[in-house]
Amino acid sequence: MDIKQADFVKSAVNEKDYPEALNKMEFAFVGRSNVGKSSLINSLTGRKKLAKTSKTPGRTQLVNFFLINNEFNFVDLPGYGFAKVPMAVKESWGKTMENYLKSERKKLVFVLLDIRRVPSGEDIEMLEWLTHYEVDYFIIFTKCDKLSNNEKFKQLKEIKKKLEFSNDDVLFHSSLTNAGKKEILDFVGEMLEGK
Ligand SMILES: Nc1nc2c(ncn2[C@@H]2O[C@H](COP(=O)(O)OP(=O)(O)OP(=O)(O)O)[C@@H](O)[C@H]2O)c(=O)[nH]1
Ligand SMILES: [Mg+2]
Repeated sequence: MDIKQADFVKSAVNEKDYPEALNKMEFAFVGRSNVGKSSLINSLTGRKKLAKTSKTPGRTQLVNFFLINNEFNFVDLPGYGFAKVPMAVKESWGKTMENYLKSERKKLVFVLLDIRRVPSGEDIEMLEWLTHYEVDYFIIFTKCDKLSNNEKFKQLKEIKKKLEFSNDDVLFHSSLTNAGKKEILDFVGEMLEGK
């Protein structure tokens, strides 16, 4: 599928402030701080500055809604696992993220994992949490430009010691080269068609 239109709608902390759902499907992006959630939204929409990105973890602190093709939403969420913030702030970002994930909106969650890292305890907890609450999710490995094919192959073996998956059931992406963008957009298209 092609993205022809992408507009920022609003930011919110609590569900009462989310935009009206109107039965729209939503694709939400979760993962560690700095894993590349906001960059992925920019890559998919072809808009470099739609979602705010930063070298410093903790850039996205609210739930940000983007309306795509006037048809569905992308939702950018705060990250988890960033050590250098006070506990109270961490809890508030966590709560903001959890509010969204627990909401009854018609959503599919993309869990982003940095291809260079073995998933952290928090990554595993996130996946278990989603399974427990029966939230549909799909894994996207980010920053694939940082590894050669050979390194990627080796790294996937390491990751599989922590996490069970088949390479055909996950997506790979680079916001630098846009590799994998088409596959993700086609996947989104299929989900919208209800396949
Ligand atoms: N090389 C490379 N760098 C990337 C890629 N994706 C993101 N980055 C860089 O990683 C940093 C973090 O990216 P963000 O998109 O802001 O990450 P985020 O997950 O939204 O982070 P928070 O909002 O803090 O949770 C930025 O410096 C990006 O330029 C990628 O695919 N390749
Ligand atoms: Mg972000």
